[in-house]
Amino acid sequence: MQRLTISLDDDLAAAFDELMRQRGYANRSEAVRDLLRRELGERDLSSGAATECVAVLSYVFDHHERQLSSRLTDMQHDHHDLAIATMHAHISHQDCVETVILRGATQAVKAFAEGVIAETGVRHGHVQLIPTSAGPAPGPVWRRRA
Ligand code: NI
Repeated sequence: MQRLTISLDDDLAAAFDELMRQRGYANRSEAVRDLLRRELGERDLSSGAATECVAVLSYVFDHHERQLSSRLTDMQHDHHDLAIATMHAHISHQDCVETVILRGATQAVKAFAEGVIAETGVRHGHVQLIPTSAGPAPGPVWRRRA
């Protein structure tokens, strides 16, 4: 463990404390650690250094829309190596929300998620990629226990 001392302008320090308060951080160290991990993870994902990842894909769809439900299920079966778990909830008479946990090569995970999000009838699609390879010491976020 290393201890870092940093200097911030008063305005930036106040904005940081406000951000911490809004997000419920108990202390500055944990807030800085999370900001750094996020930045490093995004760098590794965008540079291609993170070749492996896990991801959380979520979306809403109308289960009355012709063939959409079975098309989405087919996509997951076709990529059963990537789609390791799916949760489905019926949120209204016609709408469903699904969350799919993906794991695998970053490019393949990204392509799969983007394909699902682009399906006609899929709304509010979002994917969060979490690198599990590359990058310096902070370690994969998914190995941490709260
Ligand atoms: Ni449903």
